[in-house]
Amino acid sequence: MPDGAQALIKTLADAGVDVCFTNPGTSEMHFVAALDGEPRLRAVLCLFEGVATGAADGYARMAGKPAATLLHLGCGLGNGLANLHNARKGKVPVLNIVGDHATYHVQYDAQLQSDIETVARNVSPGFVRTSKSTMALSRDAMDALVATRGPPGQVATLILPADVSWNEGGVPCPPPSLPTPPAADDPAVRAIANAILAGGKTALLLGGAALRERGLMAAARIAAHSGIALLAETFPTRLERGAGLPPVERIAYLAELASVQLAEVRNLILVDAKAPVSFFGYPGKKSYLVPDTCTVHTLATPAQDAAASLEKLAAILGAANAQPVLQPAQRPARPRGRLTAAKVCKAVGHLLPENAIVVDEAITSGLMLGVMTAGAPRHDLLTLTGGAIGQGLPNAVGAAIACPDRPVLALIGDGSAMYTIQALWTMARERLNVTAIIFNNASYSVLNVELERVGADTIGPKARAQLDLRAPTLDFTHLARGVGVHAVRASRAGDFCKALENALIAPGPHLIEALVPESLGGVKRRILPWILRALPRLPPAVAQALKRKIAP
Ligand SMILES: Cc1ncc(C[n+]2csc(CCOP(=O)(O)OP(=O)(O)O)c2C)c(N)n1
Ligand SMILES: [Mg+2]
Repeated sequence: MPDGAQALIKTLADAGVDVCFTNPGTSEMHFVAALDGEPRLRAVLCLFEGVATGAADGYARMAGKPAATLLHLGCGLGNGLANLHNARKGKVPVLNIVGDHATYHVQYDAQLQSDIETVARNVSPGFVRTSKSTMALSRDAMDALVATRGPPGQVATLILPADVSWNEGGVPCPPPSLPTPPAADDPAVRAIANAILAGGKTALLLGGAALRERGLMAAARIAAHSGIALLAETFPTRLERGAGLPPVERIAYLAELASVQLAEVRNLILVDAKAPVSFFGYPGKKSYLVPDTCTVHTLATPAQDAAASLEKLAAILGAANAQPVLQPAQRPARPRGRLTAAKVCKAVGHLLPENAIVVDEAITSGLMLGVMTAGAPRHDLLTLTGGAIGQGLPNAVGAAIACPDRPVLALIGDGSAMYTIQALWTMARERLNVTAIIFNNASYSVLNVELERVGADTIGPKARAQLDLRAPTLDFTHLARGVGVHAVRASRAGDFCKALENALIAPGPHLIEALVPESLGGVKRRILPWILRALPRLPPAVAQALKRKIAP
């Protein structure tokens, strides 16, 4: 008879879970031992829990199904929390298996004893369970797996006491059938169609699953037929874009710019998206960004089928055969001269291979990424769904494992890269086709902008020092080589392009360190708060032109 761990692993593999991102400890040793008995489950060691959880997030975004993580008690789970938070906000399915002390050992409050369920609840509010018996374990795992699929997708946490894992009497559990989310019902679709027909500037705000090809095409048909705008949420989980796909305008990160985008909208139709709010509250500024004169409608909630709902709306409007506006193929020229963040984005647009996966955690250095890659060959874009940095490199690990035949480019700020730099080691060990581009601007640059924006009266050297990454300067080529990843550094656009070409040809991971000035440094940084404050008082056309200039 199998022990609990063996039955659990068979159950997971039967249900199509084929990867587990691990960072184990003593309480997980039976699970680890059982891995060799299940060839269908790939186990990928990560040297920090934030890498394991971020990899599981990236994997699920691309594979469309959950991976498992294996984490060590409350402390291990806690280390992985930030990227589980990003997965939760992105409605991404992730199954955490968190080892715990043997049930009879808990009473002694040993060193690693802690309240795991409380830690888990923050990121997996919909499913936290401590398995109580070996016989029930596989059923518990199946319940957790069902929970991850939602819809909407979510993080589920199964806590696995060591004795539940090691005792004999495990009973594998058959996989459940997959849920099929319903489309919006007829009256709801009709009401929205009527709102569109009534006129007034209308926009579809697309999020979640609506940003995949099928949803985008339906939305673009509606847009072309009814003359409405297409907007996308600020940080998409997975956006399919590039030549041949409908372009969508993302809501800007800066609330003042988002307000410009929304200023004249009278009907905002949510499709698997939330009504836009400011990232943070700022003194004297609005949190809720929908104008008072705008009515918000919901076509599809995250629990509904976004694409099918859009297709229904297109049909009712008579737009099912409308010609959608599609992005033409076009690439920027090869950049030259001294390297800047914008030139890195330009080089990426110039060289992006077919069918790439682009992970964007470039923060201020990625301001031009969207325009520069708009007409590049079609690709998937993964972004910072929950705003918790340290997501990009781990996401790239997961995406590369989910899609071994596709090139992965991860564009990462230097500050962000340092949170989960251990991801590079896993890339090397698993020989993943990831090109990590690190923007070394020696700064938490965006926080310098924020420091000006929050309206702090005096900004002294101690404050500045908290946002400054110089002294010592970070050397990412050394960091990368130290964990087995080939790396080069570039401060000229020509060198950067050559390095990127080489990285895209040679298999395995590569890191390119781009030495760049801050995109929003010097004068730009000082005038930005003034422009942002002035925007609401400017004529709409001027405000829109400025918006496009700052964040195209
Ligand atoms: C987990 C987490 N910790 C801290 C922050 C606050 N934070 C936001 S951006 C940022 C710095 C980003 O620096 P970098 O990646 O170098 O990008 P840059 O601003 O230089 O473009 C920090 C610390 C965060 N968002 N998430
Ligand atoms: Mg930086």
